[in-house]
Amino acid sequence: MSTAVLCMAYGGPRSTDEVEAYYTDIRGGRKPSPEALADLVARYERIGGLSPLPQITQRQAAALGDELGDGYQTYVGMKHWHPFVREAVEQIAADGHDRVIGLVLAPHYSKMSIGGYEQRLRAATEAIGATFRVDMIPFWYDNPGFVRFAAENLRAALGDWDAEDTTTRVFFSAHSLPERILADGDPYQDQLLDSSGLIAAVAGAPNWEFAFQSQSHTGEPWLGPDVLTSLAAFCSRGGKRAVVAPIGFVADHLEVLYDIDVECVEKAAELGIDLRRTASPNDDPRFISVLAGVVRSRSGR
Ligand code: FEC
Repeated sequence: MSTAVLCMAYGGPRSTDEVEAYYTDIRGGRKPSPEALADLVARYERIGGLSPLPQITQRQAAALGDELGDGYQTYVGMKHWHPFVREAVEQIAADGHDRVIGLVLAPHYSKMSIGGYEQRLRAATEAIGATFRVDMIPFWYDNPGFVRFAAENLRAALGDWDAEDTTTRVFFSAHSLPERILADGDPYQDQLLDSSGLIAAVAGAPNWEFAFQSQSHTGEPWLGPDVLTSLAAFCSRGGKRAVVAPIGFVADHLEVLYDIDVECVEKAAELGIDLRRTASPNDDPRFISVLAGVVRSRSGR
């Protein structure tokens, strides 16, 4: 029996020419305004031209394949750009696998995040009449190996700072989503709070809070508080040192390299507080081994 592991991530443009079409895909087929497009291009320029996300996803999938070894083959399928999830599904079918494990490279479930990847995977499978079995991993934030890994990362970022000192605080963060998800009973916010508590407990970091980041301006309310507002409130209470731990992301990309490393860093400088960020897991061998454990527990071998 041969198992395909489909590693799914957001995707990103491979050249500046592709930014508009990529942004249109994110917006469900509606073209962005020239101002919104220029703003996105400027953010990419600020982080060095383009996002490293597509290459990092490829490296994560390749390393996971090596770690899993015989009987597994890894593939990459992206939500918003090539190789799209459907392109990966076609390749998996052509390669003759009889089972697909769907792994989203984001630890927490929302209908709008992991649910969206699953929907793409199942729709593509149905569209080509593939007969392989699909086993989706619905979330994996509570995998004990991941909690330990994220806690180690947090300890490393805290470094010489005393985590017990109330003027030092950890801000766990994740991508915001429209508030309306709560009305549907979406578990996203609860999972993020649970995840933060688990990691903080293992890291021995009692002073923490959770904040959202990366809201889009879509004309409807998004989940808050925003991390920039939370940093300002901490400063006004006498806070001096902050660690941002973006636990909803597992790679360096725009939402980390711009929203934290530019926006939060500028905000911290304005507020006069010291700010550090936890390192992104990327293809750190300890993280790849966590992912292998997540896949093996779903695959049953
Ligand atoms: O580095 C890169 O090029 C890609 C960075 C990137 C990641 C990412 C992750 C998530 N998003 C999620 C939801 C939404 C919703 C909208 C939305 C909009 C954008 C825009 C850009 C973008 N997202 Fe994203 N997201 C990334 C990039 N995202 C660019 C559009 C411009 C902007 O607002 O900045 C709103 C769509 C709409 O307008 O209708 C909703 C979620 C995640 C985390 C899970 C995952 O990684 O898949 C949820 C990385």
